[in-house]
Amino acid sequence: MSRITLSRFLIEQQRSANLLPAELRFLIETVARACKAISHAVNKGALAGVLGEAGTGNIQGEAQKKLDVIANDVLLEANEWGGSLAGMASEEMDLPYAIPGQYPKGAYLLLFDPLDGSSNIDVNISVGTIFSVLRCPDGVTEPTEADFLQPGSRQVAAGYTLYGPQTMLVLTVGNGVNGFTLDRETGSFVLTHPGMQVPAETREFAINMSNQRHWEAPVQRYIGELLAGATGPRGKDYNMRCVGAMAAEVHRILVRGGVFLYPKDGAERPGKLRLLYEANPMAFLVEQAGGAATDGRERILDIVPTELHQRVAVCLGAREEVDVVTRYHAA
Ligand code: AHM
Ligand code: MG
Repeated sequence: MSRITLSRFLIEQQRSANLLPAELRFLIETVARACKAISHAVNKGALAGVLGEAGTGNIQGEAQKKLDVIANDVLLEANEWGGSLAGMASEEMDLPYAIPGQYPKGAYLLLFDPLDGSSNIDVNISVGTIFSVLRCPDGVTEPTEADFLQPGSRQVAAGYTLYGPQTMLVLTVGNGVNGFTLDRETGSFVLTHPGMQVPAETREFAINMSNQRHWEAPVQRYIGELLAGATGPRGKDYNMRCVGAMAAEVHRILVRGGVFLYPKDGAERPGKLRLLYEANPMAFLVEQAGGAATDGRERILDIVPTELHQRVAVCLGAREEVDVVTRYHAA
């Protein structure tokens, strides 16, 4: 059987499901092409002098790595001229990026975390790119921050590219979740993981345990019960895995199940992850694969953003586990 490349998959989606306007298909292909370039830079590492700090900081006060800056530039340059976007927003930029005046504008907004898990770069552990696509509000050609503040339920596409032992692009256009592996010999993303599903049950969780003292009571209770194992209230032993890159945590969950939490750091401080660049696209993917995603209290995709760089608590993955966490918050 001939291989289904990302291009062919998108064209077939466009024909059959009528989900994919040509402009959106072009946009997704452009993001995929940018991710190939990022993948090459990540792979070369020290050979290309791309490891280490950039010497700059982002809006969140986080030190930027060289590859954070490179990945951001690659995504901007690839996407600014094609005519499908009205604007872009990035975790690494204070303000939305306006499409330069010499290029035509399109109907969509692209939001991204150019290099997720950047503390993994210098130690040769997986990192990723996460992206989300919204429709630009009707009649708006010069989008401002307010135009990006749409709930995640309005996303028309979302995905991530994981730069791990293989480079994989995992995508939803609201019609299930499909995974594509980069074939370096042909330069194509090839459909290798059709119809990815999150099993309802699991015995595996991911959380940064070093923050335990900051967690609120419902999360303390939930993780305590998992750690209690087979003789505890959950009646089974749980394994723990934590990579430190959300793209890798979500990928593991889409492939073999599990639950991932990045809870609030105490009652006053939101979680670390960003709603628009990380939580929303991942929640869309996980729901499309049959899983669930909440901030402990409400469905992530229902949250109406108030700020571009808003942070949010995240609990996503196996429906059964997310339901327990959400129930404990309501108790
Ligand atoms: P980044 O986008 O700046 O790399 O930060 C997000 C990452 C997530 O991928 C990951 O889940 C989390 O930060 C890990 O943070 P911590 O080291 O606090 O556990
Ligand atoms: Mg990130």
